[in-house]
Amino acid sequence: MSVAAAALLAFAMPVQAAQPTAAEAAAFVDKAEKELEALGLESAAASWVQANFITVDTIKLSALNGKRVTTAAVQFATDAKKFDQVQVDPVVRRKLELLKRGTTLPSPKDQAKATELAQIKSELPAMYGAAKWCEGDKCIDGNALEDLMRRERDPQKLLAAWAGWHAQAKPMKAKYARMVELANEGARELGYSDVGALWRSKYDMPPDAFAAETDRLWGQVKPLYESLHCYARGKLNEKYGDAVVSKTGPIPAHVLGNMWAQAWGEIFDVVAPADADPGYDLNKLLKEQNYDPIKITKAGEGFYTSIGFAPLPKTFYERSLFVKPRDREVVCHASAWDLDNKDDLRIKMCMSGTDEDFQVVHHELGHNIYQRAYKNQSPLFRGGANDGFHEAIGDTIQLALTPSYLKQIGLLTAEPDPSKDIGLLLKRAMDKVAFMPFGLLIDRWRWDVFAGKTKPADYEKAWWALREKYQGVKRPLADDADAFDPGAKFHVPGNTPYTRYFLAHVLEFQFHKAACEQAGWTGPLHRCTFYGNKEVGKRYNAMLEMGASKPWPEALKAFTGTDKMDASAMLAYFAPLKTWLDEQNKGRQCGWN
Ligand code: X8Z
Ligand code: ZN
Repeated sequence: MSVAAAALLAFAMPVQAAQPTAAEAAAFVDKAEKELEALGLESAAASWVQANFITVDTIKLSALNGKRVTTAAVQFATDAKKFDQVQVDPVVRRKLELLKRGTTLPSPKDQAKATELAQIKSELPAMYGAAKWCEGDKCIDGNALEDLMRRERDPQKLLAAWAGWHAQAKPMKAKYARMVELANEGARELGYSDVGALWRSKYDMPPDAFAAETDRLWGQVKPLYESLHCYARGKLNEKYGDAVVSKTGPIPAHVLGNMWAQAWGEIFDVVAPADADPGYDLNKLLKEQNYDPIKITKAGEGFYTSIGFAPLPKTFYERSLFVKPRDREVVCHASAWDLDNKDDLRIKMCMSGTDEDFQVVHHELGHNIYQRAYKNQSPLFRGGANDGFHEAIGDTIQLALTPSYLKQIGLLTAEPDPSKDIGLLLKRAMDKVAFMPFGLLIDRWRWDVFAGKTKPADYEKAWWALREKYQGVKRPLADDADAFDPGAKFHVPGNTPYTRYFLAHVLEFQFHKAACEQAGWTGPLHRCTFYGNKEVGKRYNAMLEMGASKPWPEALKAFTGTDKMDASAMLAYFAPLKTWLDEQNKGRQCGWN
């Protein structure tokens, strides 16, 4: 038809945009699921190889694969919008919504830019994985530096290790800034204001409401965090003196037993109450009883099987990575994998046999157990109810690793008596409560970066402003204009959204409390384990099997009876500790402003 004829026609009758039908929507979703599933399988294998063998070639191959997957996902997200006004059944509607919000760093339509983005996305985690701090020809990798931060108590050595590791991130800065530009272009083409808005859209509620929800949850926890901060700072001040840790200001980031000051359990020796020390150190017990990485993993598996989950497949032990190989570069940051949506589950960790390894194995296996539980869902529903759920499944089991449990598996000979409860709670709080502001601030920083509120020249300043504001932690060195300290944390170069861990720390206490209630537990929450309880396992599995098929409030309700995320379970768990901390803090000036 000629243009003139078309104009005539348009004049003659009202324009009717051809509305796609419900059947077309269902067919579209079906096709998308099939294609994404096939691409997902290929990409899981490519990513596994890249993370286990970092070379220029695996980076290139993984970039090529990443580009294909992202391009397809962006196309499906774009096409899904065509059905916004079509009446479809609720399952198809949910799948369309999942397709629209399904990417993390969407690529621009421009092919050259898509290639560039895929290459950066592949390079950054590889740079992180291969980073080393060298003095002369003596080099220390990230894993060894993390170990040093745990054990060392000499503030000068801690500072040197901290500085050495953080300097490694400098070369990432320009690449990161370019990545932000490119991914934002992709996000805008999809109709989001920026990548941060896309990330906030993944929670079955309006993005702004989600941001407000995280503020609300943080508001619940903040008084407890401030009490813990005040107490820990007081103890650190006693140990190191005013020149290293002041009595009133933020705590320097290098003395908290962790490279990122995100969990403080490793310096329990510095803060332990003299009369309530639980009297056991899992690091020592594991060593004494020859818990090597495999034995640690089997112990983790044992918890899950005790509550009724099937054992891990033989291939899990054949194909997983448990220790850092000596002959090649790998991404050591722990992760859990499902390679075939059937039974090819794996973890990838660089264990050395520490308490932290013991905790992290339970965390990673939680991902595997979830993956297997939802494998029969259709492809778009194979995922966590939200990403916080995925992180919370194994964390909930961590909370059940009580002295009574450790005694049952023979790690401990006697449980500490109730007079040691404050010590037990304090150790747990040093990990779980200390984490909360860190869990929140990483994405606060990224949301501002993606929104353009924080420009590359201010990356560093904005990062430390947030760390000081939320954590009360400061940079232990003078400011450095070239530094890119956010890049020294895996999830920034790894582009893993981080609010998930903040949510997980809220959810795990809700799950734990619900599990203890189901088990008929009436004692204090921190002494509750549901090891061996098949009824709890059955109900846990019922939630896990749902995958992402329903909005997360329904999954939460299925296990806990409530459809709201709520930190009051965490506050209830730590209530005796809060009272004790406030007593200890009398005479101290708390806060850091
Ligand atoms: O990255 C992780 C897991 C892998 S999903 C080991 N976590 C966060 C971190 O290490 O920063 C678990 C707790 C927080
Ligand atoms: Zn995880």
